[in-house]
Amino acid sequence: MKFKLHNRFKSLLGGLLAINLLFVAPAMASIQEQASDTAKVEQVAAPAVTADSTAALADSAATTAATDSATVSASSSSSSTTTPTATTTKEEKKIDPQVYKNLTYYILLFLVLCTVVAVIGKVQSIYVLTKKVNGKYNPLANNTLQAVLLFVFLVGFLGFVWYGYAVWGSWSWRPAATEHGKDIDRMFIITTVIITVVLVLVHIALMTFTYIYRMRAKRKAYFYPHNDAIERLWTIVPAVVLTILVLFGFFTWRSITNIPEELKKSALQVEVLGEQFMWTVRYPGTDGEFGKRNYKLTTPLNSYGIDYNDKNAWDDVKGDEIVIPVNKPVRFHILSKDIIHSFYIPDFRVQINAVPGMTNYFQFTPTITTDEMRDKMNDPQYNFVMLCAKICGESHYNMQKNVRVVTEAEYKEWLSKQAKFFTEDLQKEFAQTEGSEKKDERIAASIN
Ligand SMILES: [Cu+2]
Repeated sequence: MKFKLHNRFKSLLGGLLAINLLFVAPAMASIQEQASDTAKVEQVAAPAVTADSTAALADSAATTAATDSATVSASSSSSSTTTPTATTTKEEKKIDPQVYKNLTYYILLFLVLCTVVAVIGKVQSIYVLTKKVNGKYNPLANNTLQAVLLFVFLVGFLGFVWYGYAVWGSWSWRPAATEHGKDIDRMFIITTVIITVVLVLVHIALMTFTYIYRMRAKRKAYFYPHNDAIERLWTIVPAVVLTILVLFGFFTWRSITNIPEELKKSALQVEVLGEQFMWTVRYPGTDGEFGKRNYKLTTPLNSYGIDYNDKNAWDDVKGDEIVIPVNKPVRFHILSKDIIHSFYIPDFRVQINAVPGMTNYFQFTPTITTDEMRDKMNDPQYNFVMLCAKICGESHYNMQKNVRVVTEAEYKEWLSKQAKFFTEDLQKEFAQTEGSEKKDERIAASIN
């Protein structure tokens, strides 16, 4: 049987190659690490060392051997010429897990996996061909195997879903620390329950049907092209459920954001300005009003762009973190200096975009102080945190601020200790520009 032998030969060769690659891949990766280390050493070491290693490279025929000897010659000669470099090289070599971050390693690993899959495929096809040749081939046996495998998958999948909820569920769940947070949580729970029921039922139907109705000998498929009643059912029921969920979301969001004017004004006002890659927090000071802001006024000293011609700005306070009193409504004014960021406090169920050129608002009432939350979490280090939830650039992860919920008295004490935006340097700068402006006015008046 010429054909069979040919195939066996190929799969044997593939198998050998796969095993070979499995051993070679990590070795190659570590050799490359060493080679890059050697290159570093060569750059520092005397020119003679470089000549040595190039000679060694030229001499040996196999590439692996060449790299090895180069490493040896370079490290040995460098240890004799430049001792400090050699010691640092040795230290670097200790970080072995770096090998697994090597691109070559992953490429080779991928090739190995491809080869293994190809070999399994070949072996399978040889098996089928052998059965065909011997006249023992039953095409339907494979159907039963596939159906059983799908059923096994179903059991594993449902177990995994259960595990996800039972074990990981609590990792992602913390009690909401705001009044409106409870509404959002209720919505989230209802949606999750509906989704889970649908997920489980659909998967059970999918994978038991493939078993029950698998192709068997002397079985004929029932031709069932159309059923209006079923079509109506599976169109209308999801449409109604989704409409209810959307309306539920709409009304919840409206109840959170639709706040009467007087409550908007009576709330504590805090302004947050996002930029790449930091947040700046502004409290309005004793007058309760923010000074005007204009991006055109941004200078190195006045990076917030506050207009100090507006006297409301003079007492504006810069917060080193976000501190708010418990059980008091707070109205956040969310701004951006450059691109879109997102103001996000997960524990408060608060998230809204910071958009350049416009102000977004989020008003809420925190119900749990940081200390109470620490007790609840049984973690004395626990902190609420405000994050940027919009991937906005390479240092996006830097855009965090501590949020502390405290009693009213603690809040007032903290606020009194914070620095003002209108620093002495700024006051001088402001006095100068104001003086020159008045001078300009006087000159203009005299010309006229
Ligand atoms: Cu950001």
